[in-house]
Amino acid sequence: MAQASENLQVQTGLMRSPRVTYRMANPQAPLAEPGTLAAFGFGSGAPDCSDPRWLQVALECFDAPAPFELWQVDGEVICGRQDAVRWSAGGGWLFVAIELDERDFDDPETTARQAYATLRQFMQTRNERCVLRIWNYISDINDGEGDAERYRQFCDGRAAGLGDFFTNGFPAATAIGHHQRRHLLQIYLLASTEAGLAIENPRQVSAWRYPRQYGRTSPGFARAMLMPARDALAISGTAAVVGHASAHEGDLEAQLNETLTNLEALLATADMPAGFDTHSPLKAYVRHTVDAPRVRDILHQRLPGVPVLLMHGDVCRRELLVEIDGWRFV
Ligand code: 3EB
Repeated sequence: MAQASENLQVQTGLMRSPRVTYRMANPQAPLAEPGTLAAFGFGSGAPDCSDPRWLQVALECFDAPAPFELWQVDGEVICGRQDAVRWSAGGGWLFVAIELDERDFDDPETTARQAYATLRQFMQTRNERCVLRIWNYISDINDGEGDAERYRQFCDGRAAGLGDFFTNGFPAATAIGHHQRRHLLQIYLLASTEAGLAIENPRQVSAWRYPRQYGRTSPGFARAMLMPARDALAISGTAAVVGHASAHEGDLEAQLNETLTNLEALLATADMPAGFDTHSPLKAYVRHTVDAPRVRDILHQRLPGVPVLLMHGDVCRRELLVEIDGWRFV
């Protein structure tokens, strides 16, 4: 495994992807190791830490005790803060996070516009300009009707703040509703000096081509992103969407099965080995707390040995009960 990825590095001359793992115990020890780009705690019980590489993700984890997530790269890591932005960089990789309080702005759209404009400005100061993967966590994501829905306002603001930043292609992304700190918009990203390869799902209409019924502004994201060295696939939030329509309304198990079919389609399209393994950290975002045990059971059965964090999160379409994202490493 190590041998294979070293060979790959030599062949392509590109840096190895960050290792993404879930760990128990204390994030302090890994944060002290060289090469730690970022570490994430989940929910209100996550420890507080002033290190710019530490992010307390606003999603509660149904697993107790909740693990934390670690990103590790080859090379020395430096980090810093700049107003609402905190960042770290090393080995050609960049982690950036921004947290805004919606009460400082007029509405969710303005908040998202400000967040993305700030991220864009920050990226212009860096060599790691290729944004490969973005996570967005928004409170009360499905509140509001029609085009006034908070998620749709977020999509409008995101596009306005980005301007032409992603004209060469969208990164992979996740956008999920959190239930933790009411007015918090939390966004973090992984960027690199080298471009990745965006992957679309042949079973799904590309999100940026969604028809008008889903909002004024189509969500700008790719279904997955193959990392520069082709040694890992970053998978966007994936749900029971077929074509552009939500499938299996009201049927949790059928939605989960459709989601797994979509994940397999992405692996196949990216020429990745089929299936997930012990080195494929995934997250399942579950809308209703009562559904968590069933999601856990089904995923234990369907993805044996795969590390899946079960998170309490709302998918951006109300009828969707579950969504999965994560990583496939070769
Ligand atoms: C979907 O397939 C589900 O707005 O960035 C998934 C991943 C979804 C990312 C985003 C939205 C986003 O359309 C929703």
